[in-house]
Formats: sequence, C-alpha cells, structure tokens
Amino acid sequence: MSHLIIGPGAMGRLLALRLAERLPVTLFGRRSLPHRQTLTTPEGEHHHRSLECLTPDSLDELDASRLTAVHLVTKAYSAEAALATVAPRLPRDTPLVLWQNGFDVQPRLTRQRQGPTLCATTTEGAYSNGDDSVVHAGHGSTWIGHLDGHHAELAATLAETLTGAGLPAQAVDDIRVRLWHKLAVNAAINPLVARFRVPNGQLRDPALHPMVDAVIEEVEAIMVAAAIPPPPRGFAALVWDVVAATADNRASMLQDILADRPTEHDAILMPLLRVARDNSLETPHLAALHQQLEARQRPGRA
Ligand code: KPL
Repeated sequence: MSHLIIGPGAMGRLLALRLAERLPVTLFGRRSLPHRQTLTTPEGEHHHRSLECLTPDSLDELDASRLTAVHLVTKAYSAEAALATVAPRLPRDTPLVLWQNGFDVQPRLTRQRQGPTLCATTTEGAYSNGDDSVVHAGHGSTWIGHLDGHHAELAATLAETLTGAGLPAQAVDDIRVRLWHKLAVNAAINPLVARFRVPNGQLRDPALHPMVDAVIEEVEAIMVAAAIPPPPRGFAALVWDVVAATADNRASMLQDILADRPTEHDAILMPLLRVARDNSLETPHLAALHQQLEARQRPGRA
C-alpha cells in the first residue's frame, strides 16, 4: 500500500521523504523534479532517497488502486485545482488528508468529497534547498482528524504511520479548533511580517508590537463569535510564544512575497473577516491587512 503526496513544496517533500523510509510513496507536482532527493535532518544528517515523481504528463503511471492515502500539501489557493487533476484517477473512497493553512478549502472539500477527508496541522519546520533537497529545520508535532470528528480509526492509523516515519502525530477529535488556533497565529504574524519584510521575532520591536496586539484583539472577538474556545493560556500567549519560538524564521507569507508568488491571505484572513461581518464586529486592522495583500495581487499593482 502506498501514499500519494500532491504538492512537492518543502512540506510535501519532507512528508514524502520521511514516509518513503517505510512505505512506497509517489510525489505529484505540476513540473518535473529530480527523482533523487536529499533530506537534511534537524541533526544535520543527509538522507538520500529516490522517489517516484509524477507530473500531469506522466500521471498514467499512477497505480491508484494501491493508495492508502492521498496527502494534499499545496498552498491553500492551489489545492482544489491540484486535486482536480488527480481526482478522476482515484477510487472514490480514497482517504484524503488536507495540510493547508487557513480554513478555506477544508470545509469545502470535506463537504464535497465522497471519500473520507481529514485535516492535518503541523508545527514541523521545513524549507526547500533547491529542487533536489529539502531541509527538515526543526522537529514539531502534527495533529490529524476529521472536521466533525468522524473516521477516528483512520485518523489513528495515519497518525501512527506518520509517527513511525519520524513525524510525531496525534489523532484528535477537535481538529476544527486546532485549525482556528493556527489561523489566529497566522493572521497575527504573517501579514505583518510580510508587510514590513522582517523575521517573526522582529514583531517584538516597540514599533510593531502594538500592531500585533491590535490584530490579536480583533481575532479574540471573532473567536468568541465563532464559538472557538481559546487555547489554555489565551490567544495573546499563543501568538507571542510562536513569535519567540520562530524568531529567526521568515514566515511563509514573507517568503511568498519575496519570491513574487501569490500569498495565502484569503485562506487565512477571509474566514475571520466573514465571521466579523456576520456578527457586525469592527475589524479595521484585519481588513486593512487583507486589502493591502489583495491589492498586491491585482493586475497593474504598484
Ligand atoms: O506558520 C507559520 C508560517 O510561516 O506560515 C508561522 C507559525 C508564522 C511560522 O513562521
């Protein structure tokens, strides 16, 4: 039995290379990648492995009848298009795991798909070091589950598989809450570091700290309206803990801006702005951040 990873970015390749130490794995992406890939571990070891890498042109080679699970590890904005390329070849009951940031594709695909659809969220750190090399920058944890708590056995099996492959994972029945907590962290950190082009830790500077606090305040009110329970020490502690733990990191949205790629601002900010609108909450800071990121992506932008 094998796993298909759709999306050969840093996280997709980390997943593929870790799983490939124990199971057959196929990687699918829009463009071809070298089959021979190197994974550098957080301990500085280099693991070399050959992966089956398919593109839309070679998709006929996929043996979908043997798939245990498909992992969709693309950016949120390209998830549905990437899945649509492969979906016609998959048995309808193939389990799918969604690894996207935000809370956009998850409810839609969970509703639309016939097969079991789980969501995962992770704190594993990885970055790409060229087309044939990925660096596992730091160990983290992964949580996996169905938005309505279904398919507990499947979530447990997949968590066990990931853990066995060196990515400690836990099956949970509250993945919806965990995704919203991650969304709160991403909303407070990503747009601001992208706007000011600074590493996460610089948000602690006196000039930027109040801006983060203002966003957190809006997010807190939205979470109350959305009936999302706060994390044990509250949203502010959660955000500032992540800022401290990832102080030297360039957040994913800043990396997207620097590489002139689209950003995930819709997937991260729109779920919050929708709850705010539906509950008549004033969220000037979140709205302004969304507007700035949206303007950057419109044709003819400055
Ligand atoms: O998830 C992240 C991201 O970069 O998208 C954070 C937590 C902000 C770490 O950089």
